[in-house]
Amino acid sequence: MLFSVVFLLPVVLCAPSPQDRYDGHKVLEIFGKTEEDFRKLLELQLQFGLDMWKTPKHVNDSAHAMVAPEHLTNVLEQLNSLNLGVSTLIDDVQQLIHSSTKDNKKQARAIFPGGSGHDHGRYYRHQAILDFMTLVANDANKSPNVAATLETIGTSGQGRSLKLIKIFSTVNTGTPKRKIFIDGGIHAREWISPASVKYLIEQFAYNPGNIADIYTLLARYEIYLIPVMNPDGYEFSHTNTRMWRKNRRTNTGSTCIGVDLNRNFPYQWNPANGGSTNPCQDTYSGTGPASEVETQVLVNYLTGAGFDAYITIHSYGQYWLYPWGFTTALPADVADLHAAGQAGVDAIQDYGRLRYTLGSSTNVLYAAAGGSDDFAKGMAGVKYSYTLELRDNGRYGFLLPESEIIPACEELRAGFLAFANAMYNQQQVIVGK
Ligand code: 0X9
Ligand code: ZN
Repeated sequence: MLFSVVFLLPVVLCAPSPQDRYDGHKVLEIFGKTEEDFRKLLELQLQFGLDMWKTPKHVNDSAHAMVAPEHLTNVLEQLNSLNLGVSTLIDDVQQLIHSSTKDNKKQARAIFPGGSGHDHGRYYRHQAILDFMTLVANDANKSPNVAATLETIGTSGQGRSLKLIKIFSTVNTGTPKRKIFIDGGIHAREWISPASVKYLIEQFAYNPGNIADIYTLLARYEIYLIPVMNPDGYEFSHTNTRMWRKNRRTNTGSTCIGVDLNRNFPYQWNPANGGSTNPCQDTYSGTGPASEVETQVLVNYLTGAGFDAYITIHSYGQYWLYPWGFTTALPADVADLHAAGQAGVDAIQDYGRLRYTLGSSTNVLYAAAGGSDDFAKGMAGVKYSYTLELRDNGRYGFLLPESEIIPACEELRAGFLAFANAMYNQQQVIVGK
């Protein structure tokens, strides 16, 4: 008996855990009219374990909530008795998970002539993203006078490397280059985020479309990019639970796993402000400020590094957000942040007609303390700090189909380049004063 236990246990432990399935799970859009409506909605969330894909910001705003099939009748009954308007955004999450990565089998691949040869029209696992970065760094066929170097700036809780690529011009202009930092993948399930940072790496390193603004960008700035800041969560969302958000840390005293890295940053850290002290919640803030190794790595890297801009890519909702996320108050230099962000959202609209909402996180989205953007501005001294929430508005939410990767990335490129231009012009005025 002991023999079989000793020999079978490793087999059991090594067996891959089954993928969570979402058959019959629906995403509902719920419309409330009063504060009271939203308080009741919060109760329903706790009662039925609803996964809030979108939290309502103000009365007359809507919530997006994923409901498991076993709770559907009860939830609908309760919503009905509360007189809340409901419509179905996603009829079957599992079907969409299947089709969102299978819908472009016949589609032309997104490989750019004169580029790396990598197909950007798909979502990739973490190792494939790292391999792409290595390829770019080693490729001699990049744009003239453009170089790229790799740096492992730390290691995730489960030992995955947090790899950064720096893309820069080798031309010595006599003036020191300014610096922009871009990260993705802080939240595991927001797959468009790592995909879009990967796309930007391709664009900056090869400039396959010969875009003049990219040459201008690299003449002014060094760009530092990390596509996946939360690789453990990202991998888990591929292998087990598609809707995973947090990292994968084991929480002492709880069977629930993970901390929301975007509630864990040390500036104004406060679980009571849009986070949670409950390890079972998706917005668990951790045991204290920067309790997570992934947070610490970013904190250490940004602190004292002299970045001009910090941009963190998330999804979804189409927002261009600036601090603060912990208070309705605005930074003293909000006019500068707003104007540079305005250039970004205007360029996105010009490019593909899509509207992004621009404003401070607390004022246009919701209050949530401990975000990386607030840390970058409040503690690391980065003036232009933003969170970008990419496509879409809820039609697919986190399950943005692969066929929308390139359109989402192209408008991001347009927005980012216009933003960087506007920021540079502001900086010239400041210097010239
Ligand atoms: O809630 C978040 O962490 C972000 N939205 S998401 O849907 N991607 O989870 C928004 C963060 C905005 N910034 C701060 N609250 N500091
Ligand atoms: Zn996010």
